[in-house]
Amino acid sequence: MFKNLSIFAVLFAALVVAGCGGGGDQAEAPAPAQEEAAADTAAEGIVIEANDQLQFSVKEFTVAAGEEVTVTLHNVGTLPKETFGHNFVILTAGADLEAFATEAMGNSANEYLPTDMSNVLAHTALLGPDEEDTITFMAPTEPGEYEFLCTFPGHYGTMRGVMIVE
Ligand SMILES: [Cu+2]
Repeated sequence: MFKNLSIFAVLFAALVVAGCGGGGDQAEAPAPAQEEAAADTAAEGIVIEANDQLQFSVKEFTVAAGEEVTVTLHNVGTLPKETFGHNFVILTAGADLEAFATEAMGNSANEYLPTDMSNVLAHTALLGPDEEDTITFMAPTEPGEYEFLCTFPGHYGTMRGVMIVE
């Protein structure tokens, strides 16, 4: 009688363990939803915020050579466009950023873009508080570093960064 009880206990324990194992497999189900979220993020492109503290929220980003690039600049500052506007201007390889900025800041009539645009790969409009602009352009086919800046007078010292093409 005592011996039979022991066998029953062992069988019962085995059943409980098997039951728990089966339940554990179901926890891995939601994986496909995560892949979808990653694809959506890539489709939105690069989002950069510009603020009253003379900062871009993104100072470096990487794209593939020859691919279509989408950049959205959002001015999250509160200061007026006339005295504290922001833009995003990306330059061609090897362009002299300081010389470009010096020439651009003198051209207020053209939203601080120079007359000679040969060194400009792409640019947004000059933005006031809570304005945003989205631009789409083709990344150069030549791998390297391409500098970007805000050309509003006095901003390029801190409002600058690099797009890496690889
Ligand atoms: Cu600026």
